[in-house]
Amino acid sequence: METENEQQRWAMDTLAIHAGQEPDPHSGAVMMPIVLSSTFAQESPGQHKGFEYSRSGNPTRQALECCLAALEGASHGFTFASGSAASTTLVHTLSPGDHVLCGDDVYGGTFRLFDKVMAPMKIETTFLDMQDASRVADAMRPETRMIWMETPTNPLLKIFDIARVASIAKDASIPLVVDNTFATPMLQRPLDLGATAVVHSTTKYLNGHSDAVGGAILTSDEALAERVGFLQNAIGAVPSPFDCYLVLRGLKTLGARMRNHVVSATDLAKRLEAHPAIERVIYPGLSSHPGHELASRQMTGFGGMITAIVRGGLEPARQMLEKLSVFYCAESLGGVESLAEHPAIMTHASVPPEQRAALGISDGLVRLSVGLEDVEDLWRDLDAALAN
Ligand code: P1T
Repeated sequence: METENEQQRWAMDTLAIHAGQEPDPHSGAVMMPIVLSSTFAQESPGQHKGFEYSRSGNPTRQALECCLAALEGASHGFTFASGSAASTTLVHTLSPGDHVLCGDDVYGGTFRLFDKVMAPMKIETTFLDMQDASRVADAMRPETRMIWMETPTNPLLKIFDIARVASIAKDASIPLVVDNTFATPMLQRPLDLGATAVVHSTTKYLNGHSDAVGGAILTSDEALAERVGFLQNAIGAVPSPFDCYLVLRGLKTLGARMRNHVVSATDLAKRLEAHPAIERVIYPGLSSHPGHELASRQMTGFGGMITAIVRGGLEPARQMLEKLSVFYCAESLGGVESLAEHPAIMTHASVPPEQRAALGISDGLVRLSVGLEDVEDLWRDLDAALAN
C-alpha cells in the first residue's frame, strides 16, 4: 500500500491485511519482520532513517499503528503494552481539577483507573448511564474535559448513541473517547460517528488468539495526537515488537473472525433466550434488547459477546461455569476459543458491590465470549452445563 490516499479506497478486509505493510525491500518477505533492535544507527547525530530508540518508535510497531489507524479511519495510531496502558496514557492528557463523564458500565479496570488512580490526582469522574443521551448534557460541568464510553458496554452490553454524545462533546469543545474493544472497527467506526478518539484493548478481538496483551489509541485530532505521541514516549508503556507482530498477524483475519463470531453469537443468544434455566439474555442483536434499534443503525453487526442471567443466582451460575468444557471459565474475551466468566467475582470485582447491584451485575450474571468452534458443539456444551 503506497499512500494514505490509496489506502482510503480499500475495503476493511483489504486494509486489515495490507495497511501499513509492504513486502520487505531487502528480502521480499511478505510478512512484517519483527524488528527487535532497541536502538538504531544514525549517520550523524540527529540524522537517521526515522527510528532512534525503540520506546520512541519501532518499525514493527509502526506497521501495527498504521494498520489500526487505517481500520478506524484515523490519521494517527499509537499502541501500548495493554489496553489499560492505552487508557492510562489517554487520561494523562487531563490536568488536576478536570472532570470526566464516564459511562456507568465499563471494564472493571477502567472503573478502577478513574476511581482509584485518577481521583487521588484530583481528576474527578461521574459515572452515568448514557442510554438516555440527554443525561450526558445535564451532567456536564464547566470543568468537564472528557467524555468516555464503551459501547457495547462491558459486561451489560448497553448501547450508547455515539453520534448524539459526540455532538454534546463537540458543543463543549471536549473530546469524546470511545472504547471500541467489544465491537472492533469491523462492526463500528466511532470516529466516523463524531468521536474524537478510539481506545482498544488489542488483547481481545484485534489480536484474536489470546496470546498477546496490548492496547491502542486512534485519533484524527492533530492536537490530541501530538500530546498522546509525547505521552506514549514520555510514560513509556509501549508494546514489544513481538506482541506488535502477533496483533498485526491476528488483524489479517479480523473481518472473517468477526463475521463468524456474530453468526454464532446470534444463534446462541436466541437459543439461550428460550432456555428454562436462563432468566434473561442480553445481546444487542435480539429484538428484546433495549438498544437493538440503535445498534442496528450504529453497528454493522451485533458482536460476539452475550450476557445471560442464570435463574437462581450465584450457585447455579457457579455450577454452570464449572461444568462447561468447550467454553473455558476465564477472564478476557475476543479470542478464537470460547470463554465464560462471572463478572461479579472476576472482571468487575473492583466495582463496589453496591454499584454492581445498582447496575444489575447480579450474582447470576455470566458473560460469554463466543468463539469460532462449531456452534452445535458450543450449544451442546451450554445446554449440558445448564442441566441440573
Ligand atoms: O486487559 P487490557 O489489555 O489492559 O485491557 C483493558 C480493557 C479495556 N477495555 C475493555 C472494554 C476491556 O474489556 C478491557 C479488558 N477486559 C478484560 C480483561 C475482560 O475480561 O473484560
